[in-house]
Amino acid sequence: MENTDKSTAWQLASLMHLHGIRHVVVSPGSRNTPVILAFSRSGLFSLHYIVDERVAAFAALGMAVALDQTVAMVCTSGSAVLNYGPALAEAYYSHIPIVAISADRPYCDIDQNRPQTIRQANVLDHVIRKSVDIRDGEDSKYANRLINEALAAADGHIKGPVHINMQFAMPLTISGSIGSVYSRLIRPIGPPCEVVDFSDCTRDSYLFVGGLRPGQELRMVREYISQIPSNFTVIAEAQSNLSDMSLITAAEFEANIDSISYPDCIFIAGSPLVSAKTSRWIDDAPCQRFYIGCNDIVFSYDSLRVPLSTFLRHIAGIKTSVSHKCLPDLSRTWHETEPTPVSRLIARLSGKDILLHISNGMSIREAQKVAIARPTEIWSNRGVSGIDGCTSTAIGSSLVSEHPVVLISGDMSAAYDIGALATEGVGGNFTMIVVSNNGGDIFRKVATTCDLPERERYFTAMPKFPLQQLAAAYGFDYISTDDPDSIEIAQGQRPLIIELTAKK
Ligand SMILES: Cc1ncc(C[n+]2csc(CCOP(=O)(O)OP(=O)(O)O)c2C)c(N)n1
Repeated sequence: MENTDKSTAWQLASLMHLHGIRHVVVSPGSRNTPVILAFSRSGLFSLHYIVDERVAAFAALGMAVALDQTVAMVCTSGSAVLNYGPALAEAYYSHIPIVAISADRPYCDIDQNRPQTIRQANVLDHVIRKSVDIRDGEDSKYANRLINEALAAADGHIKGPVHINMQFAMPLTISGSIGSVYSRLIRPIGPPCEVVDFSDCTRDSYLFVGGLRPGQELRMVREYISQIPSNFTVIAEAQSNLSDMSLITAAEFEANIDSISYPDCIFIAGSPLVSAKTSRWIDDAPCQRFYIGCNDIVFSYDSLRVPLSTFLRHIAGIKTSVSHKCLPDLSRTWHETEPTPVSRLIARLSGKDILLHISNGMSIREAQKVAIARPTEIWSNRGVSGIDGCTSTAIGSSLVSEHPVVLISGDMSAAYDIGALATEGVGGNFTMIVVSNNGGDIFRKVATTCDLPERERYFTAMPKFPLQQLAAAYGFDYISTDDPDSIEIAQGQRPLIIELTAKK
């Protein structure tokens, strides 16, 4: 078949496939035509078409989470690539492998009053692990090396997003077929992280776990965490996918924190904890603290730069006679946490074979009250993107997941990311539950804003959000209820929006 004669585009397609990439989110443009043609005519990938690059990037992130695989996305030249920024920042801090491909003009056109040109190369450098810039007609061995470097960095021992900027000169359309291109897989091999001496792990210890994504590493973590010695007490937040293995829920820990004594040692893993109070408690701890996980950032705690599963596997084998001494304090001063409609809803969904996405705001805080049972898996963008992209991420997961995907979202978060509903191909495996509580309820709860006279006008206030009409316009079924105990997820062909209102 005829194809682009841009050899670098074809090399990119071939190498992405060799690196195990199977899904690409495509946003339209003319400068990226060679790449789109190489991807679609190679027959090597499932392509997902999303016009808005901000939505496209979060959807790619959601796919990578659901598949436990690197996902790529491609956009045209100009500011399009900047719209990848929020999702790349999230992926950087949550260690999700995604490949951002931006098409560019040749450099002689940059800053020359040409349309849709910006200085694209390295433009995302603060939120990616590796950036490469490839010229049109680049020497094939050099292009091969650069593309390999970027793809290997996405899926290396520290996973994360990378940026491949591809310059293309005119003509951009099909101009003949291409013969074989030079594409050879290069992967760094060797020990993934530092070798660490774990022999010091016999002291009375707490292990706090923030967000961990579903997948192979999580399966190993779950296996080994059930075997760790009794000197370890696990406090796992809901988005860790370990809350069913936690001694108490993260919310119970927080509610009782003033009466909990410090252990000899604290370990922390996963993305940042939701509980600000628990984080402060850890910050103030007089004992030694370690962050566990592959990272190249120096935290204010000591770091054990190994995957959490490696650490747990090692300590699982350590024999100790120390057993935990702090928790007996709790039985004397125990504070229960009150269920709310959202935590009841999450408890109701817990144990179902679903991938549960939870938006920021109060929803992820309410989730901390529930020990979420398997096989439910959970994801929340807890890196840096806040209320941005929660719906796009969940919809991205639903496009590739074999399981039903359920999103619980605040109404302001849902309104913010409304463009996600325009995504093609969202099916009956997607249910979005919007907690309709008249805007950013979190600002009615947190000390910084709860007593401000400006609160309702400048903090909580909802943007326009005619949810029922939007659902109809975008082809979603719609149900409104004030009873979380009556909620059932989508059963039919069409995606479903459930508006959960406050009891009258
Ligand atoms: C991109 C971004 N902008 C602003 C914020 C600040 N912020 C935190 S929570 C929140 C409101 C969330 O409201 P909603 O989604 O309705 O959830 P609720 O608080 O009602 O549970 C905002 C604006 C953020 N987290 N992310």
